[in-house]
Amino acid sequence: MKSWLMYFALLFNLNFIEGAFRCDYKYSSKAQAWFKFFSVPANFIDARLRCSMEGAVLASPTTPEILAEMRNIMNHSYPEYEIFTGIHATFSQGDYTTIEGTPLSKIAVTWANNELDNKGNNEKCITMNGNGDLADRRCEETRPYICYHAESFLSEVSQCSFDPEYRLDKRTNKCYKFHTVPRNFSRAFMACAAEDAHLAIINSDVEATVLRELFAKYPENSLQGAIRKDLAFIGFHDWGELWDFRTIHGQTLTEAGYNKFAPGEPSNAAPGESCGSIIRSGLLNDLWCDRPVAFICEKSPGPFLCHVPAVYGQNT
Ligand SMILES: *[C@@H]1O[C@H](CO)[C@@H](O)[C@H](O)[C@H]1NC(C)=O
Ligand SMILES: *[C@@H]1O[C@H](CO)[C@@H](O)[C@H](O)[C@H]1NC(C)=O
Ligand SMILES: [Ca+2]
Ligand SMILES: [Ca+2]
Ligand SMILES: [Ca+2]
Repeated sequence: MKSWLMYFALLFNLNFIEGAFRCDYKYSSKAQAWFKFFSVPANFIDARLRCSMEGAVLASPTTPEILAEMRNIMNHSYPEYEIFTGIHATFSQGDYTTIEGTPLSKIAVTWANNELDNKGNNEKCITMNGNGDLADRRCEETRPYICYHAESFLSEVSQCSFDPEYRLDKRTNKCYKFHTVPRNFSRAFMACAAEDAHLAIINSDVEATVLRELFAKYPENSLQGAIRKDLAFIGFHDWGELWDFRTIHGQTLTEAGYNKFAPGEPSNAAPGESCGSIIRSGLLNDLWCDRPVAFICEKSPGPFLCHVPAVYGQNT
């Protein structure tokens, strides 16, 4: 199957890449998958979202090989912690599945003492300790976690990212992605970070034009939801000091190279606008941080793919 796919990939000159993923993930040949440990504890919702935004899933010990690798990671990092797995029953009481949908009943597991007990009728998320024993815990607790990506083909890789939506613009030699799923500023920042990018920072009039043209590709009727469709979050903020707008990398807008607000902006409209946005015209506006809108991420082009270390081609 794989060679058949590769044949067609070559035939049609598609960029199918086998056995490669992001370089911040580590490959396990036994589990045939990529793993990344997150030591900063997060609740289940944030852990799931972070893995998903990284093109991975919150790891569950679905096979002995994956279980062994997860324990291995924990032993090297935080053996005393219980981490979140992707096994949860947040949709329906008692119906535990992995993120990918494998029912708990189809996974060979061992339970910690007196688990699974659904204490207080409030434990819908499954954790794992260093011995590989599972327990049900409150999803709102914060815990370390592991993201997982099964070995697979990546298709249509761009010069910028394994995410083909990142496109290089030669005028600035930067890559951009317009996110149509509206998020608040904090979540927008997170989405860009998960893509090894950052909320776009305008460093010149040319870059403002690049973003204005990118925005124009997403007319108002292409954006979903009851949101402002005339603007999108980008990477500046008042950092808690009203009116003192700086990029998310700390420069004043003038230092960064572009400081053109729309007429009447910044307005700091009640109850206070601390977050930066770009209007379709290419001019700047301050905006409420907590109201979701579209947003634009930016990153530098360059190497971003890591390949499976000498697994294929061994002994050949
Ligand atoms: C993790 O550490 C424990 C205790 O040191 C050890 O018994 C266990 O075999 C280790 N597991 C792995 C997968 O390395
Ligand atoms: C951003 O959105 C997330 C998810 O809806 C929410 O949990 C968080 O509190 C919001 N943050 C702010 C600052 O509004
Ligand atoms: Ca429990
Ligand atoms: Ca820039
Ligand atoms: Ca404003």
